[in-house]
Amino acid sequence: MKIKIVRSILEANDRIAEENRLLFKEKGLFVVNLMSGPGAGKTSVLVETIKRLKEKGVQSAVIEGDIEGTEDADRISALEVPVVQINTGGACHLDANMVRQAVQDLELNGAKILFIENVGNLVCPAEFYVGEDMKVMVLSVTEGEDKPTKYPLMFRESKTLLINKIDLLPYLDLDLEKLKNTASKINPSLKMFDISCKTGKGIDKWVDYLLEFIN
Ligand SMILES: Nc1nc2c(ncn2[C@@H]2O[C@H](COP(=O)(O)OP(=O)(O)OP(=O)(O)O)[C@@H](O)[C@H]2O)c(=O)[nH]1
Ligand SMILES: [Mg+2]
Repeated sequence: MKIKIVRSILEANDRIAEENRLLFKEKGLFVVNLMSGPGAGKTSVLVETIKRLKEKGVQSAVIEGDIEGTEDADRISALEVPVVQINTGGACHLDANMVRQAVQDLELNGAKILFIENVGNLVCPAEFYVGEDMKVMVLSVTEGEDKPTKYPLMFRESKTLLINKIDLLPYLDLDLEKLKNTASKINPSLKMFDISCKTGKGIDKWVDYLLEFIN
């Protein structure tokens, strides 16, 4: 009985997510659902990515998801791109209905790409499709090479993995190759980039890859 209830929640979510997908398509938006554990660097990735896209004449819009507060939306707003903050009030992930409501408040101003920064959580966000074209996961090197094994769902669901904070590698015992091999075993088609939002290393490569999806 319990399983039935959970399934119906997910089915209702997927119906709204499909409506979101059609709306995004109509608006000509490529939509990225950005996920990670707390503090892996989602907002930092957005800041570095949006700056570079702007230089190439591609405008972005952002939906920020947090349990509380507007810190991340304030950081994005400083880049002068449209941004809406969702406060989930306790929920550990965004769902399709929250995104649908946020989109109504978003002035797109010619944006071609919409980034949805999910709530910092390594598990729940990966369970909810919100209508995005691509799930992108950020993992910071300080989190350890065992994360793909312990938290496989997000690695499995994501198309792209950004391994962030590589500037910190000299101070850690992390085996980067082992981490990548483990992630590949869980998701053989996972596209991975080593990046540092602090030094900018690897960000251009990631942005070039992203541009291939934007028309
Ligand atoms: N050394 C280093 N620090 C980084 C890097 N990227 C982000 N940080 C720092 O990591 C901390 C968290 O970064 P955020 O971008 O706020 O992470 P987040 O995933 O958006 O965090 P939540 O939204 O709270 O889940 C900040 O202090 C950043 O300055 C990096 O490449 N190298
Ligand atoms: Mg953030």
